[in-house]
Amino acid sequence: MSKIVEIQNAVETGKKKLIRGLIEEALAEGHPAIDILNKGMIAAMGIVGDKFKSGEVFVPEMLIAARTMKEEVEVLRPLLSRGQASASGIFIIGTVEGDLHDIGKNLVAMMIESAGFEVIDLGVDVAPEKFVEAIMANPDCRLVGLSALLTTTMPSLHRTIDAIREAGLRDQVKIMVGGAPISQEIADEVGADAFAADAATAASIAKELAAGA
Ligand code: B1M
Repeated sequence: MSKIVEIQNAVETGKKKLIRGLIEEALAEGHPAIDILNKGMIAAMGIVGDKFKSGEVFVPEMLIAARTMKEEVEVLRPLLSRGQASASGIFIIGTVEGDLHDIGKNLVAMMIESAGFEVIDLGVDVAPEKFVEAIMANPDCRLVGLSALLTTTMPSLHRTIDAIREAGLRDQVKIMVGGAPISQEIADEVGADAFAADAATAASIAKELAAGA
């Protein structure tokens, strides 16, 4: 069994004690950190999601896998985010109201930070007015990121963008949206400026938006 598959299994089943060693062995074998993340850890979350959907596992198992991934991704952090200490600007990010999923949002924050942005992470279940307050408190902020993982929380994207518009701040910031159920079509529908399908793309789009801001 390849080390990547072993990492995938260990995340899926929450084997925290094993995983650190497996990551180190995979790195020593020459697997790039980004492959360990995408093909090992993120793929494991996809498998857990499919099993949840088919009724093979339940919320506690999803939670165990999520906690394992959250903790162990820290081992890869220094290898993934080589901070450039440049000043690309402020990026405010959060998971929208009603949604508690934060693994993807945290990865996006990490990659954006490594692209030279100062990241202000508002956390999960962030109400529209909290985004508005954060933008007002940071008048130099030009970029805002909204993450949503549930089809039921997609309307929160709309509400958040509306609240930013109603506060008179829409022209000040570019808004990027993302998360598993989001597509370019939905981004257009909710009035976002950009959509990114993954964390690496989010970082490069953030740089493009900042350059055009
Ligand atoms: Co939940 N959950 N969950 N869950 N969960 C999903 C999303 C689900 C698809 C599982 C399934 O049924 N197959 C399903 C949603 C179905 C739907 O809406 N159509 C679901 C459900 C139903 C639920 C509950 C309702 C379950 C329940 O209680 N009955 C509940 C809702 C709670 C709530 O939010 N109010 C719930 C709860 C949970 C846990 C708390 C147990 C846990 C989250 C823990 C945590 O995040 N701290 C959890 C988990 C772990 C998942 C799955 C298994 C994995 C999510 C994940 O972390 N993926 C998920 C199944 C799946 O996604 N296949 C599932 C890995 C992560 C790296 O990917 O988040 O997609 P992702 O992020 C990517 C991209 O999307 C993108 O970049 C990231 C990195 O590449 N991206 C952005 C994300 N945000 C971005 C922002 C950007 C740009 C790109 O710009 C700003």
